[in-house]
Amino acid sequence: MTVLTIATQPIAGQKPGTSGLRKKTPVFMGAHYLENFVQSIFDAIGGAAGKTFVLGGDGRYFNDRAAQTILKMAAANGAAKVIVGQNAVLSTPAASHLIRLNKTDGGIIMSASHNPGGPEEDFGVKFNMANGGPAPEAVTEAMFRRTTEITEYRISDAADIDLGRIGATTVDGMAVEVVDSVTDYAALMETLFDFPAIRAMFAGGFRMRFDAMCAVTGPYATEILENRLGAAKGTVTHGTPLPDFGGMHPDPNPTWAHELMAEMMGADAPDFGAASDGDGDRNMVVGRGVYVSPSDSLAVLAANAHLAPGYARGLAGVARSMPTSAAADLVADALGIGKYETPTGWKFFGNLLDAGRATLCGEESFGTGSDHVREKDGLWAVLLWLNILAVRQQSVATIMAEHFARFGRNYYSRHDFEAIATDKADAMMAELRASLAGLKGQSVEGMEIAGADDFAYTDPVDGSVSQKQGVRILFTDGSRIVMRLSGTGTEGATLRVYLERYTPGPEGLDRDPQEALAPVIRAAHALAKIAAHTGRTEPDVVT
Ligand code: VG1
Ligand code: CO
Repeated sequence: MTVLTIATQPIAGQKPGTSGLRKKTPVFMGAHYLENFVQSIFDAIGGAAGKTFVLGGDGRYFNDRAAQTILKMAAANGAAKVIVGQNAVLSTPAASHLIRLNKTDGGIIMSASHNPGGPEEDFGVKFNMANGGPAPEAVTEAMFRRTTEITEYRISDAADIDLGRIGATTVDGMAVEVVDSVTDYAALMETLFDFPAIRAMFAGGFRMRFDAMCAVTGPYATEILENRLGAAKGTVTHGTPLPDFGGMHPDPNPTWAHELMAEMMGADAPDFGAASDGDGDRNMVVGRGVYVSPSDSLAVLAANAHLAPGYARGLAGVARSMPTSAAADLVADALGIGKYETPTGWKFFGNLLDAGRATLCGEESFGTGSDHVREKDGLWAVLLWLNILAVRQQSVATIMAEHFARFGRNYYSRHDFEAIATDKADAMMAELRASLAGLKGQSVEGMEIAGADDFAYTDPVDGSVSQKQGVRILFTDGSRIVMRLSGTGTEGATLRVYLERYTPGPEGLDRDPQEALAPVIRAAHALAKIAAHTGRTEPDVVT
């Protein structure tokens, strides 16, 4: 077996977005594409020599082939060892946990997360650091720079490794340890939550539906919910991971998880429903007849986390991405703990978690997590909800109603306009940005604009600055519009419009969010001239 040095050339567009590099699968399968990016990762982190990494992915199409290539490149770059999930499958939070548990130098995760998978759909690769969290911007920028100057990569010509068999092996002198994908993650969950209490709740007839959407969480959810917690067999649906997710769009929101929504809103609905995304870091939570928006879920979890053993000491602080509603801030204020507002993307939570400033983090995009790993964690959020339900012995609807009565309600919605021509979306955002300075004091839809800016973030731990993280328009009544373009899509541009309006109560706490937000929605369309720029009047996805 020998190490081959292959001559290559830079390939345009290998710039990591909100969460790693995502492209259409055929692009990733193109000559040198994956190899150039993986070599650039190794180069950007100071080489792989002597290092230990974790490797796994969400099992989508090309996951198996990409894993073999990455292992052979790690070996050729002198890595000491790679810990791989069986069949190269690991959920994103499980990969983060393995990086931390084994004190490795980082890990490579193969996933395009909530994007569809298959030969014509999406694939992705991202690098996580030794803390288990996504590489920060300085590192992803170094990777991108490297892709623009790369001239060669190194790869072993060894035969493929059998990743189906758990145990130790080697490739070209590098140790490879194939581990069960679920065991260590499930053990971590047992340390955080009151499994006996949740087990007793299921034994008492509590019914649940978990939709794994034919993605990576199937085996994790089946082991934890059905085998360890005693939920009825069949609680987990779409529980077998498939390379194309069975044609499903593994994005747990009311639009794409419509089967779960229909069941939870129907007659004889279970007590609790949840869904997760392609790589298992997202969660949607639904009670019988009641949908819980992710921003509200973060707030409820923050207010009740102390009911779970892993958080009984209380929380150091709560962090949310800027577009996420301020519902969690109200809880942080009531608890007298820190609150943080970061740009979109989990990589911005890493420093706050490492520094012990934040314990819980969340995004409006169905992401919730804590300092137990350095990624958002879908199943973790579901288990925390179950722990809270087991202790409070109330329905999800009652818990939500009590929460709103205590804190008021931040009506919230995100409207996505997908596959807009990139030049049109860019022109719209440019015009909107140019108008911001003059917006203060203007009145729109009967609401006065208190201020408008382009969100910039200074990391309180390392002082790094991230500019242009989304346009904010704030109104004097506390309502808010945020607009930004997606950094995870692979086709054209996706405009995300985030809408928020606060109602203190006690009246008006159970309105339909779209109706409560109607003036804010109209204001967003008027201020950004969405129809004039894009031709769109209605969003493609409403969450
Ligand atoms: C989206 C979400 C963001 C999330 C990111 C990765 O990014 O808005 O909150 O962190 O996806 O999630 P964007 O740039 O498209 O808005 V995942 O589950 O796809 O890793
Ligand atoms: Co994901």
